Amino acid sequence: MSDKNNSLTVASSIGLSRRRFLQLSSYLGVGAFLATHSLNSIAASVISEHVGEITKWHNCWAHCHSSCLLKIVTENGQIKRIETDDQGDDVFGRHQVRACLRGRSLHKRAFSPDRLKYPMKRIGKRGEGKFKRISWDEALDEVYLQMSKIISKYGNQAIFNRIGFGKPDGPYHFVPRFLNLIGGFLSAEGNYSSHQIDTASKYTYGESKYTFGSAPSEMAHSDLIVYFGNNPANTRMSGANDTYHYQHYKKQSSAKTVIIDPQYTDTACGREDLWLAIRPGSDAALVEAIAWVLITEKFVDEEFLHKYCYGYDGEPGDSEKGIPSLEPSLGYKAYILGDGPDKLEKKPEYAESICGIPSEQIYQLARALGNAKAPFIAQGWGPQRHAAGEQTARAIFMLPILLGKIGLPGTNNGGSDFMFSGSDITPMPIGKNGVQAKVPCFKWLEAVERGHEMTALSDGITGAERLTSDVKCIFMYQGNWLLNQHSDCNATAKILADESKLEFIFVMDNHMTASAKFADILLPDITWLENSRVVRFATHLTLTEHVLDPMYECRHPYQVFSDLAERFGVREAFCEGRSWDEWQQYLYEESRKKHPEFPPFDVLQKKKTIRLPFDPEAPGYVMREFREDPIIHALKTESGKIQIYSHTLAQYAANWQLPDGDKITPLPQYIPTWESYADTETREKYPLQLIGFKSKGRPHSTFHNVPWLREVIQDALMINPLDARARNLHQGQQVHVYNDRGVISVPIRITPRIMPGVVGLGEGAWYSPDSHGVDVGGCINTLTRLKPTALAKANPQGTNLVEVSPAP
Ligand SMILES: Nc1nc2c(c(=O)[nH]1)N[C@H]1C(S)=C(S)[C@@H](COP(=O)(O)OP(=O)(O)OC[C@H]3O[C@@H](n4cnc5c(=O)[nH]c(N)nc54)[C@H](O)[C@@H]3O)O[C@H]1N2
Ligand SMILES: Nc1nc2c(c(=O)[nH]1)N[C@H]1C(S)=C(S)[C@@H](COP(=O)(O)OP(=O)(O)OC[C@H]3O[C@@H](n4cnc5c(=O)[nH]c(N)nc54)[C@H](O)[C@@H]3O)O[C@H]1N2
Ligand SMILES: [Mo]
Repeated sequence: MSDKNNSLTVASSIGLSRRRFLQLSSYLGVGAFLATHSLNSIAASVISEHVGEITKWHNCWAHCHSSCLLKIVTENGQIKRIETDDQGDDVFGRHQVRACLRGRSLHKRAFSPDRLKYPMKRIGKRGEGKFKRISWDEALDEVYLQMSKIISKYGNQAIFNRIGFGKPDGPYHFVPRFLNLIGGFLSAEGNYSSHQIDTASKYTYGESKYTFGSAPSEMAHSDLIVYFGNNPANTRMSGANDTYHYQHYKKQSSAKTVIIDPQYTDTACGREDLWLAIRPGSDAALVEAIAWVLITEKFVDEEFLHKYCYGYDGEPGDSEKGIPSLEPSLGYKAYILGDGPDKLEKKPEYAESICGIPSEQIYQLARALGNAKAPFIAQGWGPQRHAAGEQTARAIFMLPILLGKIGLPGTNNGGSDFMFSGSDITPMPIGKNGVQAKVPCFKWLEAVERGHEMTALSDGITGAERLTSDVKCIFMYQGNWLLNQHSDCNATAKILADESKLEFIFVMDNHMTASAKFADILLPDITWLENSRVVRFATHLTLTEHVLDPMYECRHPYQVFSDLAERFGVREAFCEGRSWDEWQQYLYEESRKKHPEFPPFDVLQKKKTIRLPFDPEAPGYVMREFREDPIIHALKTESGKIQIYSHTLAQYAANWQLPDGDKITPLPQYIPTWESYADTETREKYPLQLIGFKSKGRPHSTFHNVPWLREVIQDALMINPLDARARNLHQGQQVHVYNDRGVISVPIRITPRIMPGVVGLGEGAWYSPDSHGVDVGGCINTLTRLKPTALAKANPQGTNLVEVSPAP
């Protein structure tokens, strides 16, 4: 395929017409772009040369985990355009790793006018965005001074750090490494991505690793694929990633596909057999109704449920092994059939009014599942990023469990079907954290306000009974979670602005983001094109070298942290005598010990990018060993079996100090929550459910400041024609979307691809309140809520009620 056609395929996969692509490609030419940017020498090591052009391999480090290959074409020291993988014959298994438009616009990110150019110190009120330029020495001295003060006054626990998802974090462990050398820091339990499902996996399958289920290759052996809120066409796009695998393997099988999602996603997009539009936050009710049909129509695998699971029915227990008994009336079967404490039969007619899916379709889906030989049931992480998200994830796990279709070819455990979820390069060792306590990821802001009150029982603190101090310092590297990606931006901004609470905020980023504006010391990092590292992703291994020399006064973060370590007297321990490049080589050699298929470093150095052996037929179904022998390969649950009823959760429900309305249940049951469809009181004022989703136009907030991407993937609120008509709205109209927490201004896209009663918006747009407090940037988190979920204490950012009206 010629590169132009190749690019067009990618362009069209992100919704770009041929005409628009060609227009944009012409912008890509030397003209306009080069006029604005001069100098920036191009580093050495060249892969090819054509009449004045120099081409070098690089890759995209966007947080979709694809690490697509890029060919950076330069001429006269200027980046002329970015192409992508065009090697080999592009046969599946040896396929090209072609980048989407995000990767191909890396230079637009590097040359953005928002670029941080030199170290800065805040001068105005915190959050006002007023800074003065200072030298690197002044900046690092100030960081040293402020952090030393905080450590001596409050202890290391007052420093909160987590690395954001600017780029995959493995090799960037120098941040916790540095902090650990100076005594440690308060770290986060879980993350914004999957904390609810990780918690659900732990209590169901014993370990959070079971969040990840079978590989997409198993779909080739499946006869029914059911996706709950899973949209790899957006979240795992690009040439090497799951969306490609999903489509490839689906083609090989005769499996029917059912997509359950409030929006008609690009993963469906005519390739599905059935789209079930579900009300956000109600998947657990749907599952219960399916379970009712499976049980009453005798589709459940009773033998599997008794041999491999605990809590379907009554359990005799085993006092020797310390496994308690269970009354049949407390089991899952009784709960579903209406013989449990709530005496409610979970019939499809009951679920229909909750989830909005007609009961006939629920019967049909249940029977299709019951008759499937190898159902492949998977969930993305949209369904769990809700007010009772742990319950939703646990509920979805119940389907393969009831059917006994786990640990067999073509099946999945109900987890995510991500094939590639990380790098295999050994990360830089981080040493030991002197602070044992951890705060649930989403509750760091609460720890700023009332850390000293937070305990294990009331707030999910782990590693210690309680926190000993409030958080006084935020140390944020490559993140925008301080504001933009957290919830309720208006309320969060107020807390951040209070200098009596937070005494010091450190931010190191590439751009002046919403979070960066709240920094006390703001440091300018180099971008990916100015950086180098070894990357392993999926089918390839790359030694990415820098293409641009560091721009402006930006410095390599390893140098910055080494210089900071020097001030604390720990440079030696931090560097161990290695430069950044030497660390890359060292870590690569460490990785080779585990991966003999990796070639020696000098080979990688010469070739730059190497395709790794990848067997497209290799079996990839999860929990195979447990299925083969559940005694030898017992799970790490209370009973060693799949835990349907959890005594631990029953204890938490009894002992934890839960806020009013929060509920933890030992069985995976549907729980109506605040700001869901069940919250009829709030719905009177704010009748629409608002969900966010991963936009093709950005990984989170990164790349938001790339105009090409904003043009191609417009940030518009998806609204159903019925809801638009009821409000007299017309296509493209600018609207206000609001609730008690805030107002955003965005255009609308009227489309039947979102169900009635629900509106959808890509997350990650930049929070920008105007003088009236209206967020004209259109950040969804202006509307999301700070209340965490009951069990994991995680981010419920999909649970929101709003109203929409024309912008005045
Ligand atoms: N409403 C809502 N909110 C959400 C979500 C949602 O679905 N809905 N999703 C959540 C999820 S899953 C996640 S993972 C979080 C993500 O939230 P974050 O982890 O904060 O990720 P980003 O918003 O991409 O911010 C990354 C920052 O790193 C910077 N950066 C990129 N590369 C570099 C670099 O090389 N050096 C430095 N110093 N900085 C760099 C970017 O400029 C950007 O400002 O958001 C969460 N927030
Ligand atoms: N393009 C792009 N790719 C990304 C990212 C990105 O920002 N941009 N971020 C990366 C990161 S950090 C992560 S964590 C992953 C996460 O990826 P996910 O969390 O899986 O992605 P989302 O788009 O938030 O949600 C997936 C789907 O869930 C649907 N959904 C929302 N609520 C519900 C519900 O209650 N029930 C059901 N059935 N469906 C629901 C949404 O409509 C959406 O189609 O993606 C990664 N990939
Ligand atoms: Mo994430």
